[in-house]
Amino acid sequence: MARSSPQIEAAYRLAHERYQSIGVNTDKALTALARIPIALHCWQGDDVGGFEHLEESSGQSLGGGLAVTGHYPGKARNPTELRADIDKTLLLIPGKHRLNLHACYGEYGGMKVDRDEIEASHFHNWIAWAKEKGLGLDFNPTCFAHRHAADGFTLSHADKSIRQFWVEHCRRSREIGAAFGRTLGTPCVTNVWVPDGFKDTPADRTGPRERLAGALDEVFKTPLSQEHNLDAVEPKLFGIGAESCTVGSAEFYLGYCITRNKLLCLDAGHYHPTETISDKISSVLLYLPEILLHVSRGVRWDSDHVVTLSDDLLGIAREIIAADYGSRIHIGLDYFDASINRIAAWTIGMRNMIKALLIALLEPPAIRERELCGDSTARLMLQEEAKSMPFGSVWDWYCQSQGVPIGVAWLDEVRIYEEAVMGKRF
Ligand code: RNT
Ligand code: ZN
Repeated sequence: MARSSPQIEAAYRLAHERYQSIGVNTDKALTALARIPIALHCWQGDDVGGFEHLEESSGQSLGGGLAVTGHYPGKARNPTELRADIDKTLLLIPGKHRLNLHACYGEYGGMKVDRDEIEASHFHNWIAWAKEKGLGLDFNPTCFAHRHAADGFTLSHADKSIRQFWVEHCRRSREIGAAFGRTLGTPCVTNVWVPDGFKDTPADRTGPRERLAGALDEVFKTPLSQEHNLDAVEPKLFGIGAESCTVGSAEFYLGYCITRNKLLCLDAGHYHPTETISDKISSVLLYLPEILLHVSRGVRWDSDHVVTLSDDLLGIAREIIAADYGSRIHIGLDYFDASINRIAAWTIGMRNMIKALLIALLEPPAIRERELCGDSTARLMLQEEAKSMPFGSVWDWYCQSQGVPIGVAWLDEVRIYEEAVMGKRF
């Protein structure tokens, strides 16, 4: 628990006045901020490993065009360790958030349970833990790191029996999502991403896309209450080994979502490097009631670097605030970095996402007003001057009032935990 400091409060009072003078109420901004949940991605905690192979010496390699680099020591080796690491992380982040699970993080008690056999009971411990903490859960089928995904195709596979295997996996994943939603009283966003694609020029691009659309229709055949489960699908430009044609492209899924009323997942790393998802949000929200964001940071490619407080992130946050952030946009993080302490990786990304939302909430209304008047000169001046407003004092105050460490202090807590807990994992 952070100690309260009179300096932090005094700085906040001054910042409050400064913001008031430009028409911004910092107290209101913080109330709004506290209502925006962000889904922490469980897979940063163990390099997208999961727990299917706990009893075996080695699992399937990650595959699916995903790559985690680095060998930082102390990775969680089992669900208990992963939950402990998430507990620690959540103590360093202001606000109430969610946890995003992948299907491969089920607990099977030493039994071999294949992906087409998973059930909510395998997530019993996660549900109990989430309930105790008051956390919502989101979910993802795991359509990679499996013998039936080894040739790079899953739901669009030419072999009907393999396609069916993945349909069953995804179908069960939605049921698990609905069980999460029912038990926890907050809808679970279940997001389907498949790696399917061609390393080299395909002779037929239509067939795989028809098969993917057909398979998804089967996955979503049974209607589930939107109070319990929300279906999302995630496009991608390319992955390693799927450079020439990725079946689930942006156009494929935009059309799919509009015609089937599904949530579109915009991942910040899944487009051409000069494109930003911040420019896509307002367009897709014209045609879709709700969307999911995978906030990530691509460096040259979909490299899944830890989210930093970049212009891209600020652009995303601004669009979230401009839209009806309360209900239409679900925010999740998606990256995996094994080169630094994994709890620090989570904490840096989460704190940055929240900071970016705060900066967007503190933006002076005059920026929009000047634009409406056609005064681009004043708009640019205001946008630039807003950057040196004392948002840091508002952020520190928010951390203090939420009982989490202020400024750099959180790393000391990670170091203590690293020494006492993570350092003992070999
Ligand atoms: C892959 C997608 C997908 C995954 C996670 C682990 O490029 O972004 O969302 O990162 O499912
Ligand atoms: Zn993603």
